[in-house]
Amino acid sequence: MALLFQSTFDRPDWWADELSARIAGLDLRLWPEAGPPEDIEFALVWKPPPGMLSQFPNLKAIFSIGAGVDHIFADPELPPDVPITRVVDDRLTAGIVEYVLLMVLRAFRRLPDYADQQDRGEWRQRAQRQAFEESIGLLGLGVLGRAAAAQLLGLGFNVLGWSRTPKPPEFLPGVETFAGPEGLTAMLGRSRILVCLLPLTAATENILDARAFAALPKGATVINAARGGHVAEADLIAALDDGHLAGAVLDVFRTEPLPAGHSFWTHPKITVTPHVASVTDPRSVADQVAENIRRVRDGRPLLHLIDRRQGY
Ligand code: NDP
Ligand code: OXD
Repeated sequence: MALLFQSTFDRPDWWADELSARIAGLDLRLWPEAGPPEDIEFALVWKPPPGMLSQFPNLKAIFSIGAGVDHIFADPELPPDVPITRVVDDRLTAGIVEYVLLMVLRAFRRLPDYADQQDRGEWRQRAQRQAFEESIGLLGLGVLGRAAAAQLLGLGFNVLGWSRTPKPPEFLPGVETFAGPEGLTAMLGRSRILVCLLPLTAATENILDARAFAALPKGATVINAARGGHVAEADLIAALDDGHLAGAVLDVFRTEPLPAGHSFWTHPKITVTPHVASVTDPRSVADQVAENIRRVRDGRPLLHLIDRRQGY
């Protein structure tokens, strides 16, 4: 069996070391040096070029190097019946939680305002709410949304969360949950800080649009650590420029790297980070790749299999 590694971002040598330590006799091929296409049984990928995966007639599983799989579904020639798995990993989750806490606290404690004051040499103590007076809305209550919710609750915030399917009260004690389009509007109306941790699918693309921004309270901050395709870019700029939104923190973009000259780079109310909210660490994630290879061989169910119908 051969495992093909392809990534526009991750270091193949790190992955080769970690995988070789776990899979005896590993035959690892590094894209584009795949060798004979019929050799490839497994593909470990990040943003595969369109048409790449359909070249391998014996492909048995596609492993996403990240938690998201939208980069795989972007391939119009994606083989229809090959199972796709994603990363679920404590270290990846910890990274997202750190990022969410950092950016929520930054907005809550008004650091952008104090940075502006410092630029002007202005000493002014602004009104500060208490955490229990601040409502944080989470779009997505999956692995990452739930972990962020738990830590935000621990800081005393009022935490709201939205998902596709309704959740029972015991799902996330202390979090008020919402579902469906009506639930979305209701939650947005109360979210002074909104954090997007949704997968990018046909149903969630452009979900952060003019309507969503208008539904947020005046002065709200939007934090997007999910995918650039969630944001209707012109609508975001308009909502910032007309003063309805106080700020936006963006880690992900429709085109990455964010192109030089893009207005997000220089907008005074936008904070840009280069898709670093969390990064897959092969030292922990190689275990689940190796285990899934064993599971395919043994005919057992795969870990972290995604639902192709839902797209996540
Ligand atoms: P999960 O699959 O565990 O959770 C997804 C959540 O989104 C679920 O609660 C799901 O609802 C909800 N959801 C999906 N579709 C809809 C919809 N149409 N309407 C409302 N809710 C919806 O994903 P993770 O938490 O593991 O990851 C989320 C995303 O975070 C990834 O897909 C990836 O794009 C992004 N990410 C970004 C990183 C970065 O560095 N910036 C790092 C890692 C991930 P339900 O519970 O009903 O299924
Ligand atoms: C992921 C990501 O999906 O890094 O894991 O964005």
